[in-house]
This record gives sequence, C-alpha cells and structure tokens, in this order.
Amino acid sequence: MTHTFPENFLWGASISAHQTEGAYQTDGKGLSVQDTRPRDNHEIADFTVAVDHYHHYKEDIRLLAEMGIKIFRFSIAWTRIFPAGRGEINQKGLQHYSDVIEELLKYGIQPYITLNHFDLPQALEDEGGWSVRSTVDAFKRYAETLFEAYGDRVTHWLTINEPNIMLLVDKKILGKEIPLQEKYQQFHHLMIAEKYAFKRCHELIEGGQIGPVPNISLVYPATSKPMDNQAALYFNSVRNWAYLDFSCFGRYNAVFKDYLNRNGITIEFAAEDQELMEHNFPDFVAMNFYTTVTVEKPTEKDGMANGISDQQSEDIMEWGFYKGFTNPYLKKNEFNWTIDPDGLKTTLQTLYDRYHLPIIITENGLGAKDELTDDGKIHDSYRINYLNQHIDQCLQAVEAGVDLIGYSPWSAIDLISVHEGISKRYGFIYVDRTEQNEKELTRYKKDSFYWYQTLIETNQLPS
Ligand code: BGP
Repeated sequence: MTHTFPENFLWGASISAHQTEGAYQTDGKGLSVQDTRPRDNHEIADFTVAVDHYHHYKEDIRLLAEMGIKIFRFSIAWTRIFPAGRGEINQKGLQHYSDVIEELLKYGIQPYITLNHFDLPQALEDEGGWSVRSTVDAFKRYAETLFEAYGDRVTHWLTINEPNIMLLVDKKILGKEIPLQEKYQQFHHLMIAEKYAFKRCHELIEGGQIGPVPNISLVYPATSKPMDNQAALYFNSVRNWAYLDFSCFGRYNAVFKDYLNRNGITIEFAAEDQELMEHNFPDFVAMNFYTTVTVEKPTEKDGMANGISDQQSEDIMEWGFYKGFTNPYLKKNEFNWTIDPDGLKTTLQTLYDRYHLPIIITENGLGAKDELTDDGKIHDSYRINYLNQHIDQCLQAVEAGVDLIGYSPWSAIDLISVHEGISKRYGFIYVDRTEQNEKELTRYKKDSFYWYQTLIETNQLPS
C-alpha cells in the first residue's frame, strides 16, 4: 500500500497574532487582555515584542513559501482593527493584514484566518468581556468588517480559537478565574458570536467557508469501572461535544445540560438566539490536537477542590464528575503533556462520525527546548518524530474514511507559548531570542523545516 496523501491535501502551518507579532502598540493598536494579563512568572517573555512577526512578516512568509506550505493559518488582532473593540476602524491595522494577505497570495499560499485567538480587546473586557451581550454585538461588527475588507481574497475563515480551553483553563490563559455561572454564560455568548460569524461570512463572501476551531481530544476512562466511564462521558461532553454540538447541531447536548443543571447554572438567551443557533452551520470543522485526556470518578478521599491547571495535563478535578488520571500507557513530553498519536486517529474518527463534515487540523505539534548550535543548526529530531507519528495517524484516518482535508501544525515559526514563554518552542523556523534578551531575532531553519519541506513535496511520509 502506498502511503500518499490525497492530491490537494492542504499542508499548512499555524500561528496566532499575539504570540508572534509583538509591536503591541504600533500603528494605533489598542491593548488586548493578553497584553495586560498578569503573569505569575515575570522571568518569561511577554507578548510586547514576541518574535516581531509584525515587522518580519515578509521574511517569514518567504521562508514558509520555501518550505512549501499551501495554507497559512494566522489570526487577526482585533485591537489592530478596532483599538477599543468597537467604534472607528483603525485604517493602518486594516491595511497591515491586507498587506499580509497580498504577500501570501503572491506565493500561492491560501490564508486561513482565525477571527480571534485569546486576545479580546481590553476595553471590552473592562465592560464585562464575554459575560455581557454587548461583546457579541462588537464581535459581529468586527467579523463583518473583516469579511467586507478581505472577502474578495480570503474565502476560508475560522471563528474563535479554542473557546473550550479558554474557559476551562481561564486562570492560565486569561489570568483570572471565572465563576461557573458566569463561565457558561460566556460559553453561550461565545457560541452565539460564532453563529453570527457563520451567518455573516455566508452572506457577505461569495463561496465563503467558515468553521469552528476548538481543541478536541478524546477523553478515556481510567479503568473499565462503569463510573469511570461515566466520568469520561461527562468530561467528553464538557470539554469537547458541548462546543461542537452547538456549532454543528445548533443545540445544547443532554449530558452538558445535566452538567449545567447539577451545578445550578442557568443560561440567559436573547430573543434571536434560538433561531440563530438552529439555522447557521459551519462548512468544516477545524480542530487543534495535542494529546488525549484520561479521567476517573472522584471519590471522597480526593477532596472537593475543583479546578484545571493546565489544558493538557491530568491536573483536572470537578467534584461529582471527573478527576484527571495519569495514563500509564502514554509517554509525556518535557512539559508534562502526554503524547498519543493513536488517540489522534480515534479522535478524528469519532469526530467525523458525529458531524460528517470535512475536518482540518489547525494545531498539532511538540513544544520543546531547542538548541541553536554554533553553526546555526537546530537538530530537532524529537519534533520530527512527534510529527511523523501524528501525520501517520492522519493518513490512517484518511484511509479509514475520514474526510480529513488538511494538516496545519503548530507552529510555523517559534512564538511565545501561552504558558512557558519562548523556552517552549514549536516552530519549523527558529527565532534567536531568549526570555529576557530579544537579540536580533534572527531566523534559522530547523531540521524539521527540511523534513516538512520534503513531506509536502512528495505528499507522503519519508519511509
Ligand atoms: C493551544 C493554543 C495555542 C498554543 C498551543 C500550545 O491551546 O491555541 O495558542 O499556545 O495551545 O500551548 P502552549 O503555548 O501552552 O504550549
């Protein structure tokens, strides 16, 4: 059997605005919640300079074109377009992304644009952020502005990056804990905002295609004990299906509704919500995948302290529902995230069977401490190994009938990790800076760059 990917398979690479751009107050940009986020560890790089992709975008895109990617997934910083989240358009911000789009098209790279990746405008946060309905209206206006400005050149859009992870690990990503009742009102607003994006994209862009972009990974029961299986059912619903069922079926699923009821949570609906939910759907599902999660049913001895400290570790606890469990069959990376390539195939199959929509992977990758050698090389065989194993499972999923249309790993270029600064690198392209010293931000191609280049060229995994 040949191990070739389908012709037209969309090989890509991904980044987000705040983790790469820097220039956090340049050309009229306003502050986002990522710029103001309190850091528990001031020893790690913040987002003010990041890897200065804002000024290096031409060089970065040239390198990515050389690597051979067909699509580039990036996000737009809402605060470059509307510095205060709404109001007057900042023309310089709008022009910047127009230039980025032109640069990509020049090389025949198709943009896949995320509307919002964790960086809500601080001005909107000050008014209540996603807890208040007016943020949905501001988002709608922002999305329409992008569709109108770029829709003649950009047909493929992603809505809001990982709302599931953003809400579950609020402390780490947003810098504050959100009480449960408020968290799930935010869930509703985020999902309604997404529905508006589906609707307006389809109305404003001819041939426009749009999809949700949650982080999806299957949740395993720790044992074959029936109550562990029930714990997995609940966490699967709260972590994964609640989001995608809303996007793709237009409803709250029953397990999730029970979870809300048992927590005494009531969601407030606006008059138009039901109609909006039930009539606007995505064209594809984009998903981010790093690992799978394993849970068991908590018992009295676990205590009742709820919380999730890291999106991908086993430090998960919700009294009455589930508790993280160390899966003894899986290895971990140096940042304590388990590695489960087989789980990617199962996740893809489960997701495809549930929604029957084309799937594109918009994040997958290995965060590691890379070393730049004296002769300007980065020998990241561990990353090649990780990618190789996961891409192999993608191919197996395709061969098993999953309509997987593309793979766009994290990340195109080194960037500032959400949790660990620049020390945790994901890129195919190394950026020479340390946590505290920005140096010259020189770009170097890693070994994985050449490996991925060959893979794209041949459309198959090197044997
Ligand atoms: C995803 C986010 C990305 C990225 C990635 C890796 O959840 O969408 O923005 O950061 O996780 O996470 P980290 O940077 O913590 O290693």
